[in-house]
Amino acid sequence: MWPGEAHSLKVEKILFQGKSDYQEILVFESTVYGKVLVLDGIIQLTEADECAYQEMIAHLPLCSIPSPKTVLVIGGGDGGVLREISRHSSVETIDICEIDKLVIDACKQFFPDLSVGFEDPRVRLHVGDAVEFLRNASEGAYDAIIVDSSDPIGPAQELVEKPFFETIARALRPGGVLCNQAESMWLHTHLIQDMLSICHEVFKGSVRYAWTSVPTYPSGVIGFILCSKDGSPVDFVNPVNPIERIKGITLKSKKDLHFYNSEVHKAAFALPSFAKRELSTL
Ligand code: AAT
Repeated sequence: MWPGEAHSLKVEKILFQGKSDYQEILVFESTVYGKVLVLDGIIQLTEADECAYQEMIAHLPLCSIPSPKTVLVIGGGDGGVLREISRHSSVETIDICEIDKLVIDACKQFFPDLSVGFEDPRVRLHVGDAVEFLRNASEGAYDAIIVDSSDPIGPAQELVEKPFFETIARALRPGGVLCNQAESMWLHTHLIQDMLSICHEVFKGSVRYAWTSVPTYPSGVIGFILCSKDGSPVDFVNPVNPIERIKGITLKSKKDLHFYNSEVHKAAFALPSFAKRELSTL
């Protein structure tokens, strides 16, 4: 996905290498970013900067609606997004659909600060393909759906296609919101444009692009598409459910927020001029 460029991290020690039915999994200790999870050669997270991604992908949607109760996570087998959702005391159930049990097992062994998210009693784990899971989900079941999926090659290919977004829209209640991993504005403008135009067609409510800085992702940034269902516009920029007012449930070994706050939330929607022009379906 990134011809002509490479980003290197020094490997101190390889901790785990395995092959599942879906992908190759590697965990290594790096020199400066702590432990690193790699799937099919692509960095999924490092201990040093995972906070910027997990906190943003969880709190951008959950702080944009009052009292979210039912949440679905797609992908996210490391547990980091669950850890962040668990800060929200209004939430009653957290379904997670991850395709690869080996990712979950490896993260439980090597990334306890992320997999702690699975210890929340509100979590219900479904190991399987998200496409299938959403096809069978009840209509209007969720207040928020968070798609924390890998890049659209391999098992996540179908997760950027229109039929998948249609099943998401069906599974959201009126007023519910989607937050979808949406790649780098420096590298994947066309993919983002395609995803935005599908989202406009399917959701017909509010559709916005936000971004954050993650040093170990290609180009150092990653974005998110936020959507609400038709007839239920959501002001994504100004959080109605600010994190500073939430009294969270304390999970064992859960740390304070490291990246996200309401000011960062608002700033995430400010786009550089080139991105404003190119993502013109906004
Ligand atoms: N929390 C940050 C890490 C990820 S992991 C993405 C997860 O999505 C992986 O565990 C992968 O197994 C899972 N996944 C991929 N396809 C599917 C599918 N069809 N159904 C369910 N789960 C799936 C994301 C990092 C983003 C990196 C961007 N470059």
